[in-house]
Amino acid sequence: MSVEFTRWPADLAARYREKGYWQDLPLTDILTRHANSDAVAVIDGEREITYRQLNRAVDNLASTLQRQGLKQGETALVQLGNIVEFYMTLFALLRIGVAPVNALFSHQRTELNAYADQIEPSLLIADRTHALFADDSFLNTFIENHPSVRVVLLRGGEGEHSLDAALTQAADNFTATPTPADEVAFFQLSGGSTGTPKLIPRTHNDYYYSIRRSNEICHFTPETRFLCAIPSAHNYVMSSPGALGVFLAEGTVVLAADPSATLCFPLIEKHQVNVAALVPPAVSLWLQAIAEWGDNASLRSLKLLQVGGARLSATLAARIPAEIGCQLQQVFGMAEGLVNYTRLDDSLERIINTQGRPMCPDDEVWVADENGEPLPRGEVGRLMTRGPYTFRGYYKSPQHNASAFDANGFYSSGDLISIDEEGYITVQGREKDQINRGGEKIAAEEIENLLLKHESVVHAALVSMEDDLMGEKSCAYLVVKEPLRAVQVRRFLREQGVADFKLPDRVECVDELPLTHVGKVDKKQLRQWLASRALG
Ligand code: J2J
Repeated sequence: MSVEFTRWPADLAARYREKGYWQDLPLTDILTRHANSDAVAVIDGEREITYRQLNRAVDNLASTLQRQGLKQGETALVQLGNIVEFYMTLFALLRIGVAPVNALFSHQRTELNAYADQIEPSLLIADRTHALFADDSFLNTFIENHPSVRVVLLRGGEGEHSLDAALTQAADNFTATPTPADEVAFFQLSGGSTGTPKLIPRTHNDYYYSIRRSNEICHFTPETRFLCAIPSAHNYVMSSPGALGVFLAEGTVVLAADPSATLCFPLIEKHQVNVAALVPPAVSLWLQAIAEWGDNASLRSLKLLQVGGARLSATLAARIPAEIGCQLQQVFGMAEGLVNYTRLDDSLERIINTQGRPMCPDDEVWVADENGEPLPRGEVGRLMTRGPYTFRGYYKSPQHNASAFDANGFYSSGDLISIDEEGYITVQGREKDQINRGGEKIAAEEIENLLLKHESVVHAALVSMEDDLMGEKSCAYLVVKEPLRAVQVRRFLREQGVADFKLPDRVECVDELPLTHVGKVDKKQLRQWLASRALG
């Protein structure tokens, strides 16, 4: 049994194997190759876990799950934060061929239900410290609504439901049963632009390649000490090169619950961190902290700062080498696949002003006009791509896939870019109906649908507004029967059970929404209203 997904056409698959991108190894190889190493793999608070210990915990959990009847081809919904158990669980599931969706810790009822509806998981792994799982009320409803769930493990849970016990119970007679390398290993989360959050099937072959190649570009080695302060489930810190890159290189991951300077600076100093991955707003906060504290001494060990997930302004970029005292690398990636990096030996000018170039020689990237025709080099248009680690279709979404891909299998990411003579990309804007709130993506339609459930709301449109710190924040334009205040709207959405970062930062009640000539809500006009108000 295996998870269904859209495969690469045979000629491309053959090419990717021939070129050595696909090596037909399971992702579990990243860990088992270091199973006897006493190097520290993860630092999580006071805990320092070696590769040997990590590997043992993974075997223990995999063995327990296997005994409970979980089999290759099944799926799991996992929600764990930035803790070592996240990686233990990931590898354990990969080892028995169960494909997880790793929900973000900020996700709530709506998101978890939406993912579970799509994958019909056999297994749920969650955390008692998450408000949703503090008691059993949501859990019971969730199980009732998702009869496919046979096994539940909770961090901080008790008895047969204890994840902690499953990680320490000695494995006996365990045989790994990962899915074949060209099948689905797990699902990534799409930033999305549609009503229901979409899932991205990732195979062992494609994901392993993206990690291996990222390590080459970013020079990850056993000496790498990487700060992971972005949600561990996010594709960026999983694979660009992220924690999995660190594990492949036999380096050390230092976990942080959030990217605040008060938390991260002492961790960097204490554990001599030399690489960190951030989103642009966190960079601003770090620079602010350095200015306030009067020096950057605690960051002395830091050699490389990766910044990605959202647009980094050239002004902010230029301050990184000057004020943090380390090298900057811009990362423009997506959970769907394609990742672009500025290279470590690029000129400072390039590193500051571009979002890098594709990591693989066989990444095919071009720029399309509104009709899907290629534009001349340098012009701004839609990013189109396919390659050895770019997916070929969202999970069970034929309708959406029909518009997200062209006839030749090129994925349209919804980004507006230009490509220069040397192949370097600059992100110029976005076409997809999404708000990028400091790297956290909000699908406008998802929130609009929830807003429309409010009895007073007749029409709703969520649009981005510029923000100095976050880059973008969200504003909900509402046509209402009764006046609504922002706090009421946010409370209503929170009651619907949606991640906090998706709550509108601002709410505007209007008599009507402007329409385009084809009768769709004119969001461009709304954004202009916002911009002119900000000025006034
Ligand atoms: C502008 N926009 C960017 C950048 C992503 C590495 C790094 C990031 C992600 C990620 C990732 C940007 N400048 N440097 O998966 O492996 C916006 C684009 C893109 C979308 C993807 C990785 N870096 N973006 O952010 O799936 O709009 O992945 O299409 O969350 O973020 O979002 P996501």
